[in-house]
Amino acid sequence: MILKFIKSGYQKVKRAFAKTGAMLGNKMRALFKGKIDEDTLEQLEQIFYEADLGVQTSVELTERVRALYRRNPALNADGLIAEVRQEIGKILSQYPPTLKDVSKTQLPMVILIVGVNGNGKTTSVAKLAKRMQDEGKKVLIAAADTFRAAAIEQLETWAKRHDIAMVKGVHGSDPAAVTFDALSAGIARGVDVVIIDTAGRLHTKTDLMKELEKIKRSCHKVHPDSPHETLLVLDATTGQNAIDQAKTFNQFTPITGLILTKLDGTAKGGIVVSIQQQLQIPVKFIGVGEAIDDFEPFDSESFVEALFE
Ligand SMILES: Nc1nc2c(ncn2[C@@H]2O[C@H](COP(=O)(O)OP(=O)(O)O)[C@@H](O)[C@H]2O)c(=O)[nH]1
Ligand SMILES: [Mg+2]
Repeated sequence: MILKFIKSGYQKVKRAFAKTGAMLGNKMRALFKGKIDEDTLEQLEQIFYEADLGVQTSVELTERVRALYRRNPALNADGLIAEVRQEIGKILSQYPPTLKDVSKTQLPMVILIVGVNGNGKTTSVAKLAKRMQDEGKKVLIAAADTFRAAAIEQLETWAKRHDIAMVKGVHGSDPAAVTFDALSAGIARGVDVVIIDTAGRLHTKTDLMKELEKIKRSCHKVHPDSPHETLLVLDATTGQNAIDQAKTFNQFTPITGLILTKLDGTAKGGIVVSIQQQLQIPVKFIGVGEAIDDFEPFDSESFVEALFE
């Protein structure tokens, strides 16, 4: 297990958490060094809160530690930390992080990628496509962010570099039409997976959210069960704002999973916990850098290990 951890991208997560010395384990150990009392417990709640665990989780976790300490005042820092670690692990392992198994349904599997501008959608499409291609799957990506010419070029650069098949529309064309073409091509070419990049939309703009509905209708038309997954890309460095984004997107279009990017750039890893707990949507992948391989399936065990190093 340790070997798996060292090999995986979680090393990068760990480094990010270490950068600002904000790992929960270290902070808790420092706090519990002296006498443990009401004051310490209040500070503990603050530590949880600062790690972006959110109000509800911070309060609940502190309450657990308080109760445990009352029952067992002889408990040392390690005992209390172990309790918190176990609780966080429990929250994180509640939702299965794997993609839907479509082996029994008609291929291709269709994955729609949505989210706010700059969160890392286009990069994640390329990373996911490369990953699935490396697993031996036949992958097609669709450049359905026709809003900015640069977005099509950006995806095309990745596609050429890694030999990934791509369908694109012209700048300004209807993203639902590009989606239709991509799925039709995917079926004709017998691909296993179609991954669709979309334009960044503000979750507060109703018309843009309606456009997403139209893209989904295009999917249904060509392939009635699709999209099989709608993955919302969230930027981990935006903290609790990411939760608001997820709530609104989920209202308009049910989200089946999250891709949490830029975990290499934040010390507030607790956002993963509060997102899953508040939204009950699994984090399926994490982004840990700008390179094509800086992308990992979410693994709660490795994540908790990084958080409590
Ligand atoms: N450090 C880091 N940067 C990332 C990650 N994912 C994306 N980015 C960067 O975030 C910026 C926006 O990404 P892009 O894919 O264009 O976002 P989009 O507007 O949602 O399509 C780019 O500079 C990416 O290189 C990540 O996991 N870590
Ligand atoms: Mg983009």
